[in-house]
Amino acid sequence: MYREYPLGVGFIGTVLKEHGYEVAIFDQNAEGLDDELLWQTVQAFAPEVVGFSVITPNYPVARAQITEMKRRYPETLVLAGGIHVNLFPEDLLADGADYAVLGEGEYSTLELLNRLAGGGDVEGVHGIAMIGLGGIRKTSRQPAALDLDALPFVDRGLYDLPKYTHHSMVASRGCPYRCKFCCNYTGTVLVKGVAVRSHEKVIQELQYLEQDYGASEVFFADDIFLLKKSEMLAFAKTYVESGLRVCWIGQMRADSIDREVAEALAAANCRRIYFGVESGSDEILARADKRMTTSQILEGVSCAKGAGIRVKTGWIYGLPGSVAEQRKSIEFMLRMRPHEISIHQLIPFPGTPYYRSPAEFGIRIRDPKDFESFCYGGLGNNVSFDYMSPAQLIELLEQTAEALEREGYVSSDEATAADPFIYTTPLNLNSMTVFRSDKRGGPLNPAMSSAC
Ligand code: B12
Ligand code: SF4
Repeated sequence: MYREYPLGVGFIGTVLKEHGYEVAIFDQNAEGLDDELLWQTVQAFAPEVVGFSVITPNYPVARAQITEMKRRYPETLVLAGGIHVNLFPEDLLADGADYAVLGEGEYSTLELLNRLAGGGDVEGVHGIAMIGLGGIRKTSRQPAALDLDALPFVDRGLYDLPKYTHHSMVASRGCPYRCKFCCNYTGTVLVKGVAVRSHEKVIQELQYLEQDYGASEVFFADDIFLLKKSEMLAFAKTYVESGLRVCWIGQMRADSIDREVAEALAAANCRRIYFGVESGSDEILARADKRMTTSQILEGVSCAKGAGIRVKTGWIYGLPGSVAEQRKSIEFMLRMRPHEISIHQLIPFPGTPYYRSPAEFGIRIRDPKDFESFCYGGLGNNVSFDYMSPAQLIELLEQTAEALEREGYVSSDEATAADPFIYTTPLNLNSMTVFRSDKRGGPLNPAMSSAC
């Protein structure tokens, strides 16, 4: 139901455009699965440089496209960036990328292109990896996070806006927590720390979106919107004084909200909040290092709901813990009754302790480089859990769906944004299917298809 434009490539495109480069963005999440449109776009635009933005779930697609790009256009320079590239730069270089860009890409990319255009040495460019005579060579990373206030606003003219459900922006980059299931931006893209923008700049960008683009809704793609209670209160005050009308959506931790904050955010036109709840078991939450208890979560959610804010919640089935503990999520959902429930199955993504040392958590990964199995949510073949079989997971998902439907929740297969109570699980058609192999004509993961 929601579709957002990709901000990372937007930032890079904006900086390049400001420095005289001609830029186009192709977003396959919005354009659909048919690669033909990609090749037509490349043919028509005839770029000298192509950059791929890669996170683990889209790596199998990116890998194939990079190889094909080099086959069709051997002279075109290929760059790769994004969180997956920071974890496995050597793989992207082996796939055919000329340079892997590490860290925040705005100025590394600009500097790299300027130097290449001028025939200069790329050694002094921060955060790039390339194949040299003796194997992979990396230059030194940017020493600190970028000053986000000094960056230009993303040029929304780079996107095909009608393809997206709302606008998006960031107020911060990074996160100080260390939940074990999360591939944290801090430590992968950012070497360390969290970068936060000033309220004034955030308000100015909202004004720009409202006035220049007629935005009525903006999604903040931050890991945690503004991080602290004091920051949120100050932002809400500035927002109210600004006379803005645009509504917005934020992703937050439930323990960062109390009644005062929730009411201030509601007065500042916060329409929806996404909370990562993950589980209804305190034991599972503690083991995952979530640093929040179920009672804190319940309190935060009820403050947001009480202030009239629509609440979307994310849950993970399959975090380390017994099936009996996992089942506690059903009762917790019904008690909490958030407007939207989005259930995912645990995927031990690279960049997390579950990927680095799975055995410690009862997780088995047969081939850590079989990323297809990480992307399409199949369990049992490559990734399995000692504490929960695929059949048990599916049974739990079905029991959850039944319980939620009994209580008036509508499945995402049928729901519209107007439905008050919506849920989705990995068994729903619209969940994680963007790049599913069944849609590409190949077989579904057998572990899922035989059991479904
Ligand atoms: C917003 C968001 C979404 C939105 C995406 C909207 C969109 N179209 O972009 C939605 C909700 C749809 C989404 C979905 C999913 N997401 Co998501 N998402 C995020 C989030 C919170 C912010 C992304 C963002 O805008 N960052 C800000 C920009 C500025 O940073 P950036 O994209 O990294 O770009 C910078 C650099 O990486 C680099 N760079 C990036 N691309 C390129 C390309 C080139 C050529 C160069 C040179 C440089 C470069 O330069 C950029 C500017 O500095 C991130 C966490 C995070 N903090 O990044 C998770 C995150 C990317 N998501 C993640 C996951 C797992 C998913 C899902 C699989 C969830 C699920 N189970 O369904 C799906 C997959 C969707 C798909 N099919 O691709 C993981 C990925 C983990 C991994 N190892 O790859 C992350 C990291 C969350 C986490 N901490 O675990 N997501
Ligand atoms: S799940 Fe959220 S709070 Fe936890 S480390 Fe990731 S971004 Fe931070």
